[in-house]
Amino acid sequence: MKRFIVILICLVMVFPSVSLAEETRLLGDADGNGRVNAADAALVLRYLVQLTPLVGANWYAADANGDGKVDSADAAFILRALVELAHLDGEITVPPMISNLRWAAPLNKTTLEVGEQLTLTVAYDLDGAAPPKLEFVCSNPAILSLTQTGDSCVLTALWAGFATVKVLDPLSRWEIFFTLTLTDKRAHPLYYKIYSNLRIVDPDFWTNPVFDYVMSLDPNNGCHRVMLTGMELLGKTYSEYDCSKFTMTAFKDAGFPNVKTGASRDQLNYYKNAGLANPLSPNPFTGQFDLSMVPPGSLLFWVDKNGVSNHIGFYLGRINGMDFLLESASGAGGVVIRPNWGSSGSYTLAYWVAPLG
Ligand SMILES: [Ca+2]
Ligand SMILES: [Ca+2]
Repeated sequence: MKRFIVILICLVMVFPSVSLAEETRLLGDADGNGRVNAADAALVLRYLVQLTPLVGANWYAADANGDGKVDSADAAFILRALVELAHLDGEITVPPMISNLRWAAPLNKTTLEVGEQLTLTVAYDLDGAAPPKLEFVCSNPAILSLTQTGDSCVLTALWAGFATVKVLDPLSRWEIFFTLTLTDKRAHPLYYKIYSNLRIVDPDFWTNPVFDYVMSLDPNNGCHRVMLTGMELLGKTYSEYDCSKFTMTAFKDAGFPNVKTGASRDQLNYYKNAGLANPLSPNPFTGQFDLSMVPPGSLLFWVDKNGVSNHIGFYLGRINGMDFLLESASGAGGVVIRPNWGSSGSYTLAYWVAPLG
């Protein structure tokens, strides 16, 4: 990589006006396939509800109206342009950017004492781009102090609690975060358990109400802790954690080993027999499920046409008027946070069980 940087610098010196790896994009072509169509508007909408990240050139092309942010106005602008009610103004030139930002070393450390330090380092692919000016931020300086040195940061454990460290390249918009739940294991000296979760997210997640909501969860509250431990599995694939294994692991990791285990159909039968399963039905006028009466952290059960449960997940809570789920779903590729999708195909949302933590 170093040799490549040297070559790049030489080329820039010889041809100062030429920039390598610049990319030209049609404005509005958010998926970069060379055409602007309804799929690009759909991608913008999926990005806005955090179903799909938009990074690098995709984000810049998605800002169809060129106001420096990507929002529903851009989706509307793309759709209007398709029916010639608006004019999409040609091409944009996107500068070369880093790609594939990632933590460089496996994080296999599992305990950290007060005062002890942990170093996180990141790696990335340059692809002709200039080295990025990375920004490291810790969500809770009372729990962890953070010192940045180039492409790594040194964390110092200060106290028990929940904290997240993120690193962001503002230009490419690649970002990853790392969550830690630091638990007081002994009276003296203090020991901490580190849970790690690496996931590529979009920078807007951090100014998003979903992130604020997640950060407001209290690890000392059993029900909240179940959701926090569940979130440590975000990004795991469905083959690693299917829906029932995901919920059972969240309970076990949060310190509730006696929660009913087994496939979702066995779990639902158990809760029905125990009188703990509450039926859910959609609003007859809108077809939407109103979960506002369901406590956050509740288990939700979906059933097939025979009433046999075929899916289970957590109700994360209502955020800015929208209900969110924390679940592992094959259609989503694994463990995700996403808006409540209600019922779909052979999956009918049918029961909730109050938080068990
Ligand atoms: Ca496209
Ligand atoms: Ca815009």
